[in-house]
Amino acid sequence: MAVFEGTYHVLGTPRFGIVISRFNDLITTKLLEGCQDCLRRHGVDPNPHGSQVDYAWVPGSFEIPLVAAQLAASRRYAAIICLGAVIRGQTPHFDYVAAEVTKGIATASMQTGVPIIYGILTTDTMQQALERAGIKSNKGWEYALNALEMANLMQTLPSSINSPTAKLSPSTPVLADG
Ligand code: INI
Repeated sequence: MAVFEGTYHVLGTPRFGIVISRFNDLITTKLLEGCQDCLRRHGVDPNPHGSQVDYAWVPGSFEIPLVAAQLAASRRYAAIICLGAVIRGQTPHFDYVAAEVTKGIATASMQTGVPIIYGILTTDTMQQALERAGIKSNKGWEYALNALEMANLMQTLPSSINSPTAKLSPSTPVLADG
């Protein structure tokens, strides 16, 4: 029998995609900084002009799943990280946006077989979001760690010829030097 468990050890030079919402960018840019710090400290070069991390900016969290799905379908990335902040405020908009981004990310990940990290803060207030984006902790750091773990884990799992990941092999260009 086997136990499959991802580590934070970066094998080769994997590529990552990060999709970031401009809506609530006071929060999302802080999440992005946390994410980049974690990647850098684990040996991944987050330089946008480098070869390991690509960035896609979208207007709001609602638009994240479409772009994440397209990046995942390209099969260039070991994992994709989505960063957004949906803050309740006074309108029912929160519930619609939160539900769609959540469903959309899950669907994109399941359909492509690529790990897509759900880095969407859903809070009642801006203060709560700020606390999770640097004041108390920075969840962006954790989201990057989740991406590293999932990228590593997916490389170790057995795959079926029918699975969405079947076309992925160590020689496909999820590695920046592949
Ligand atoms: N987008 C967010 O990322 N966070 C929010 O809190 C939010 N609210 O509450 O309105 C939000 N709305 C914009 C939405 O994501 C779309 O960009 C917009 O509706 C255009 O499709």
